[in-house]
Amino acid sequence: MKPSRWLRALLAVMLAIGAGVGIAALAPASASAHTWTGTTWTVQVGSESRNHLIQGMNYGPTDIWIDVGDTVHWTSVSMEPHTVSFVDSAHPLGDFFPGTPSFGYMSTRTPQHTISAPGEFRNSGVMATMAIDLLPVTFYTSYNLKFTGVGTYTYYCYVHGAMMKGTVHVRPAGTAYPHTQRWYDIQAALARAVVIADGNLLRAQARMLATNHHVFVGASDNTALVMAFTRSHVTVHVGQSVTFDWGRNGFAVPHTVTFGPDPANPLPPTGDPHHYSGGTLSSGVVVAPTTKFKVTFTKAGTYDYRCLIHDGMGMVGSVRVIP
Ligand SMILES: [Cu+2]
Repeated sequence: MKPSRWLRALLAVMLAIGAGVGIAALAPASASAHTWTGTTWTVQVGSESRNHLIQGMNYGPTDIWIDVGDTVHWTSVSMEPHTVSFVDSAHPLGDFFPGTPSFGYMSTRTPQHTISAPGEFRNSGVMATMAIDLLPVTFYTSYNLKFTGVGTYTYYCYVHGAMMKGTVHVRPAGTAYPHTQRWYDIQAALARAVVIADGNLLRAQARMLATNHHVFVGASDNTALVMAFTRSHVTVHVGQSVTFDWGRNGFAVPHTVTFGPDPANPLPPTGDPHHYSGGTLSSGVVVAPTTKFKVTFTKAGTYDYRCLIHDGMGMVGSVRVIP
């Protein structure tokens, strides 16, 4: 565990808090002078570390107070996909996975630009700063919705379920705003700092348990997703094995362990993990935290591998096999 990383995480939190206090002191008490309608407010979707390895399941801010006639502009700030989804009983949260019957409505943007009452179904479709090749959907970077009725509107992310929740509080036109956009931006920065600190903790915990023969495939809890193999570079002898273990994930997060050229079909397992000496070998897309994928290496060499879903975020590793 590198203490410098911890110091940086702590520093990020302290800086964000410091900035909040400083700006609160400088800024007017509120933006209550605003009485017109039609203001557009920005909410960030997701959050991530600069190197993309830590991904957050949060909206920034989670709660926003606006007036009737205002618009919320959601903007994606992470490679990890999320949705902004005002669900109803016909479109519930569920397994977000190609092939599940609900995948269609979860990944499809609704055409309406307005919403007039809580309980109406609206969906952004899949939002991310970068498309994931394996996900056969349209990727969006932003979503706008104008709120035309008073109420408390709760929304969720279809990808991450009930653990990723946001609320839009819509009050009568002309109601004084309790917070400025600047204040909401600070809430988002604070949430991001918490996600990164939590992700670094998950990484440190996995690092303590990992060995040359036991590598963890990602790690996650209700706040952060770690898109990394831990340890990502290991050394074993010819004839020995490495067990790739999904067990540091607190819930089902899809990953693959894939050596060699891309398999023709990424979903099922490919190749023989009992005797690996090069070429394509893949666990297939695996979601269950109980999964283990044990690979026995029969020939010296250095074998690079990756997660087919998250390699764009830096989820790659290597196994060096020595005589
Ligand atoms: Cu992955």
